[in-house]
Amino acid sequence: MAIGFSTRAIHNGEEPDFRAGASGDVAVPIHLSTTFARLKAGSPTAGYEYTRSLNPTRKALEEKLASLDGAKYGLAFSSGLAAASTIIISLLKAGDHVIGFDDLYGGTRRLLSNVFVNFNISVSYVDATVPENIEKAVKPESKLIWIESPTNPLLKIADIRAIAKIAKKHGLILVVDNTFLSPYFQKPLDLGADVVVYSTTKYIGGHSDALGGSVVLNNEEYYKKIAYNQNAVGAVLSPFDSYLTLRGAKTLAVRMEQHQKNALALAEFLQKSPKIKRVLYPGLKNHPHHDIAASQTTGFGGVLSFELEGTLADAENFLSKLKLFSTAESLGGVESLAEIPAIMTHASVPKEVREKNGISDTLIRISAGIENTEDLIEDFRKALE
Ligand code: P1T
Repeated sequence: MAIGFSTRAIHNGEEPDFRAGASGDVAVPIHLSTTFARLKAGSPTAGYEYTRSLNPTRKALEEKLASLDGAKYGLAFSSGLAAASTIIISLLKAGDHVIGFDDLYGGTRRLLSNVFVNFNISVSYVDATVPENIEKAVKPESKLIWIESPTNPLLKIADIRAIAKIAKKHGLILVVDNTFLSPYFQKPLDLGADVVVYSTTKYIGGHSDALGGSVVLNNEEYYKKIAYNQNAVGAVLSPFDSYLTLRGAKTLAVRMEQHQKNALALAEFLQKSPKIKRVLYPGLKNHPHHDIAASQTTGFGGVLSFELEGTLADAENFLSKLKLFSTAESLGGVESLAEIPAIMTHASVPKEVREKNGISDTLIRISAGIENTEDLIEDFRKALE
């Protein structure tokens, strides 16, 4: 029988070491050493040479992360954007074209549109909720498709299986940023994705205390290229942050269940309020892509967005009234957060693009933490009054 998700989250990568001289730690130690001594110059000790190339704490995390997605390979980076950059550097070259979802984390869009464009990598953004839009955007120089599902911050859903078929048909690499659902709720490799990327800063780390990113995949050729550049470029996760991420990942399943419970309760509560224009949460039956989401995930996650009636000032005022939700960027930690994408996480997206896509000034994004549900609802009830 296959080992369950939480069992893997707790044990994989952290099997106690019983070899002579080892201490049998049940939690992998933080190996801070940047270099590893050898008895003989030509023989690295247990494969370790230098921490940028490989570190025992990071290796434990990489094994755990691969196991959570049921992947062959896992790699850990210093941030989600470092992971994204290393994928692009490894799999693309000047002249290549990327097709991106028109709703992506603002930093990912900035990376593609403002950084890699300088290296002659072009990008077209399409509404990937309609898979045919991706097919229509394919050019002879297209090489890669980059999607999130659900997207940040509009919680749009892409039919990953359908897009994987299009990718295969045209020989394109499908990258899925699975940060919002984590491998607990969605496993894009099983749906046909080639490469899965995470900001482990979010749910996998889970405690808003360790920045990090990861890549998991089964394709050996892509793995070798990305692993080569993990060392060659050097945006690796530190031993301490690897430890924190290992620690966080162990409780991913129980946290995700409570995040989801709180997000659904808030979404249902907000839907009833006349002060709210619209609520975006794929777990709501009236979400336009609820059925597709349900067909490819085992849950809908802990992030929701909603649009308030009024102005930016009203949205700012509303956030200042919340007591349990810190007004802050990021998501996926145990504590609840709220933010205004237009002036925070997506401020780097040009205003006309934001407006065209539906990121209005009164759109508020919530990362539901794992506090008691009733307390979060009560906080919202008071703030809305
Ligand atoms: O922040 P970093 O670890 O570099 O990860 C970037 C990133 C990548 N992908 C998604 C879907 C993300 O949401 C992020 C980071 N997002 C935020 C900081 C935010 O508040 O949306």
